[in-house]
Amino acid sequence: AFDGTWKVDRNDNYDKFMEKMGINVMKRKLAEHDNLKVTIEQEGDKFHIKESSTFRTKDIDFTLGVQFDYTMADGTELSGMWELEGDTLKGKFTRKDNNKVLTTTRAVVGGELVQSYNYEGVDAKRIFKKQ
Ligand code: MYR
Repeated sequence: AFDGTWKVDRNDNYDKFMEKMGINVMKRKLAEHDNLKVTIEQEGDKFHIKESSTFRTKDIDFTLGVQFDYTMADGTELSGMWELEGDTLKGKFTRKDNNKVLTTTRAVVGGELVQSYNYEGVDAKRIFKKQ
């Protein structure tokens, strides 16, 4: 269901979310228009992700339920895992610098990939269209 190349179409409250994450206004302005593209390949419980944006390209491999490290575009390091609940991917990641938790979900809704984010009580969404 998640397989394919997904290009960000719109954001919801992403600026406020990034602000809560401690990202400065200059970087937030750039990140709002990062042209993020995520290619997802799932094989059983293994996922291969290719992330590409104006900031970088990056390959990520993870297995459901297995902890891995991820570095955000601004250098912030996270550690956590994805799990599948029904048709929804649920991620729980901890920032290595302050031990605070970022939760995120991915679900395909009406043909769009909806990724939600929560950090310290602030929710945001990024909505992707299939290419
Ligand atoms: C992936 O599945 O794409 C790799 C692992 C993603 C980890 C969680 C994503 C959090 C990214 C937060 C970016 C927000 C910028 C403030």
